[in-house]
Amino acid sequence: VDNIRSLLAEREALTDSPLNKKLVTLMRRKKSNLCLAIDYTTTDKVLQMIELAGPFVLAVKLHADAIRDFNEEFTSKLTTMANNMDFVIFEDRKFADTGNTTALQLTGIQKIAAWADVVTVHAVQGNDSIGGVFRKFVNDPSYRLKGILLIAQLSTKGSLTALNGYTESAVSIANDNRDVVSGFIAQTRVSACSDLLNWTPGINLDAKSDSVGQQWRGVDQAIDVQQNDIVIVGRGVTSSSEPVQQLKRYRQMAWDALTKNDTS
Ligand code: 5IU
Repeated sequence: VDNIRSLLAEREALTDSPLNKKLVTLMRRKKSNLCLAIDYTTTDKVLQMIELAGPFVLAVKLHADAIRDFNEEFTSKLTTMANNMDFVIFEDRKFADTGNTTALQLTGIQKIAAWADVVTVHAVQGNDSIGGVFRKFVNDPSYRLKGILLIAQLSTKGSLTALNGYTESAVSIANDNRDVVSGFIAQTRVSACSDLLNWTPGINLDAKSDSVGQQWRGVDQAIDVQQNDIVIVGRGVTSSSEPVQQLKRYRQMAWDALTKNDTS
């Protein structure tokens, strides 16, 4: 497979996104392109897992609305841990509404813009409801938010993102908003631009699917064949009885796959 990605060392210079500069720097320092998806439902369990995972991961992905006792003490601990352990806080909120509503949700009960470095955004609402709104937050230093990931493809069976033209339209929104869009959530790399990072969920080395639509494949397939940059792993780690062992395993595999032809 031809490697269409630039060397990591070159990517820091390529990008217009401050978030991507940080991500590439962190990736190289920690030798990790692993994002851990922690879908636990209590703040205690989430924080305990972060304590274990911090040294091995580039990013921690959360669903704040799935955490039953979510509160500000939690986000304060979370940001302190992210600063101390050098990882990026990723809230997988999947914004998909009018620009005005998105702005309200970013500053609403969970104050997402105040503690998340990056959030996911659907492409379905179109360019004007994405670029303008997020640019305001990303350019305002009183918020932590630094960039967004556009959902170009879902990992789920039968996802409508596979309909003709959808993924290409998401890429075109990214191209029009390079200062805000840090990359994509995708299955197979969707853009030849190396500075737009491709994050991919749907990774598990020991199972192929759950009973509710998720489709999993291995790390080599995702990084080497499908040319993604960052793997998002959830239950492969979080449902394991030996999470640290699994963190080491996924991290090593993903890093080896990404740097196979890159000694920069
Ligand atoms: N996630 C997906 N697929 C997607 C998108 C998000 O799995 O297309 I967009 C999320 C859901 C979960 C994590 O939080 O990524 C994957 O976790 P598992 O490895 O446990 O399936």
